[in-house]
Amino acid sequence: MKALVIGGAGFVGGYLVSELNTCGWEVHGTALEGETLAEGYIGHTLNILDRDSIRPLIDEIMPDVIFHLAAQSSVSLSWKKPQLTAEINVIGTINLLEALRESEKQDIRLILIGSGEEYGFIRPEACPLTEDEPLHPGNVYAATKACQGMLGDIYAKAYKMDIISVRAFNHSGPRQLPMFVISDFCKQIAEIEKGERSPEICVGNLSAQRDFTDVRDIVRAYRLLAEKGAGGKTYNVGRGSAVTIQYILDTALSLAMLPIEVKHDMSRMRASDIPVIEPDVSRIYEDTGWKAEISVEQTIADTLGYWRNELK
Ligand code: A2R
Repeated sequence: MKALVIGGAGFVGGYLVSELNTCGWEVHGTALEGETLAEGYIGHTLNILDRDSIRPLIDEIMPDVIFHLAAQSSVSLSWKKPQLTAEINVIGTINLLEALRESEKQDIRLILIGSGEEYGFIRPEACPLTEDEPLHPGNVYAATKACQGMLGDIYAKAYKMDIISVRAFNHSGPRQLPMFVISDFCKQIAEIEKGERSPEICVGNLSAQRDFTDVRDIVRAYRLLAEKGAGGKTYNVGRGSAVTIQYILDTALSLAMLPIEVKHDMSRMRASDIPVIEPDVSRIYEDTGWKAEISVEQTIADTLGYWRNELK
């Protein structure tokens, strides 16, 4: 099988290439000018806003599957730069869909990577959330990802294209940027252990419950969806079992090499934090046999190990 990973230089792209290589795939990846792709990719430069350059690349590579990871993926940046977020996540996706529609190879499967954020302001009793739950996005990023999924549906129906949309819930692991909670806590602990900061960890809302999956499980789900998923469908990808942020904190602190105090930082509290977000993941299990295998505790231990090594 031959894959083209658009946006391959990001956090998930670095893991997806290993997963696909291990399973014998030929993997092409695109990066923006100046970005570096992980080992294992056959590299190409592409900005999805340059719409005329997408189709020639697809026609040159003739992939069996395209994984669309390219995005402005930060919720907080989406508030500060809504136009840029919409341009990359919505117009960029349209550029890709149009290029694919016109490409010479007509049987390419497209995997659009969306987000659990699309469900937005949910009622706690709606959990676990099935893919049929109405979407009420609560931020600009989430709205653009919901739009991406809708565009995928429209193109799949109107042009009989083979498109799968994914709603991926929180994922984490080594190398993730520290704006995400597991990576943030682990980085702070590693800095404290190294004596770079006082023994106090800054935290936000600890009572929220979120569904965490290891990025290595997530990319295995993406591969299995490419191989066995049903075209035209949307799939939740997550563990299906939420834990509190307090539990993440306690687990991370239990691995620390010295006692650390917890300091509540108001700037880390979100005004409209939703109490519980947990997906129903039976659809992906039924269609592909996938379920998360790596424990949250393992993800935290590996991420802490990564930061200890980075700060050496
Ligand atoms: O923003 P940068 O410089 O980190 O580059 C990102 C890249 N990207 C683009 N690629 C092509 N054309 C563009 N106009 C463009 N703008 C940004 O897409 C980055 O290298 C990649 C996305 O990777 P991350 O931001 O690290 O996201 P991650 O965690 O790998 O998530 C993959 C997908 C995204 O669609 C998320 O929204 C979703 O999973 O959760």
